[in-house]
Amino acid sequence: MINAHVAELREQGYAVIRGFLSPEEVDEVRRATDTVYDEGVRHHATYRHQNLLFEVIEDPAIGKRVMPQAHWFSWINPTLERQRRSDKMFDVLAPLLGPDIKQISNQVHWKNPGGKFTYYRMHQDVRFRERPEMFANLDSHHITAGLALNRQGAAQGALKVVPRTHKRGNLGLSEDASIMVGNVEQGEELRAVGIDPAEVVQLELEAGDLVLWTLFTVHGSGPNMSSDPRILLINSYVRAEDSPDRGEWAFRDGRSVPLGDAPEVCKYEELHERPGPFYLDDDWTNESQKSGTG
Ligand SMILES: O=C(O)CCC(=O)C(=O)O
Ligand SMILES: [Fe+2]
Repeated sequence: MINAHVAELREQGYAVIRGFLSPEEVDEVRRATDTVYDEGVRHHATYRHQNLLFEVIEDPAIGKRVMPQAHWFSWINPTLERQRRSDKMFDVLAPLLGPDIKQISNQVHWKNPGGKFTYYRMHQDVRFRERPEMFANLDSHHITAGLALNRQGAAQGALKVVPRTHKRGNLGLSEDASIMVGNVEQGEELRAVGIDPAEVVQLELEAGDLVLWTLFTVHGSGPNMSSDPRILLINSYVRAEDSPDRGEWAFRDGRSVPLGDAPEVCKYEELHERPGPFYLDDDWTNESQKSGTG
């Protein structure tokens, strides 16, 4: 029972662990992400300092400044820094990745009610490993864990997955499109790679549920059409031996490892050349360009 997610992930390419966090634990994490949101959205535009990123845009549909994503807030928030390397997380990851685990992404995705840019095209996260040659075993020892911080289903734009696509290699979905755009019909694009749109599974998650997926699992999410926010905390992990030069330690020899004095390159390849802090004033909402996750 305890390791049912291992078989499920291997067979289906995704797994949902219900009640991963208790309601009290969810509250604590949710309050921490609220703090990050409040701090991030005070910036007038997208802000980067080393791996910390606040993506700040003006959402034309709701007429206000919003923050659809923040990255590596563990550098500024102790609760979230502990959460990324919690004992519970280790228990989930160790049967999949072993005792030595690094972390590549640390993100929250917020979908504001009525927001225009709350749609993630169907894709495989392997496209966001900008330098795939830095990693080994991309198809096996890389896991992303998404923690629902509020109840989220179809109306809120919760995650959608296509079972068993993790065994199909790189399908090139959404490769030359932007990932995050207004609502787009992708039926044709899916059919072209042999996916029947009817195979898409809409996940329904309660606060505290954890969903796992791989770098090759086809997934995406629809717009938030509800009056609630939709909040997903995403951490991605890799077996340490498969990532000698990328990522922050999360667990070493089974022990939880806090962030060190200096950041490691995770997904921001210019970390050392351009650590910041700086603002990115070129607003991708103009071209619907969007850098992704996983
Ligand atoms: O927030 C979402 O719904 C999309 C998440 C996603 O695709 C990812 O984190 O890889
Ligand atoms: Fe993704």
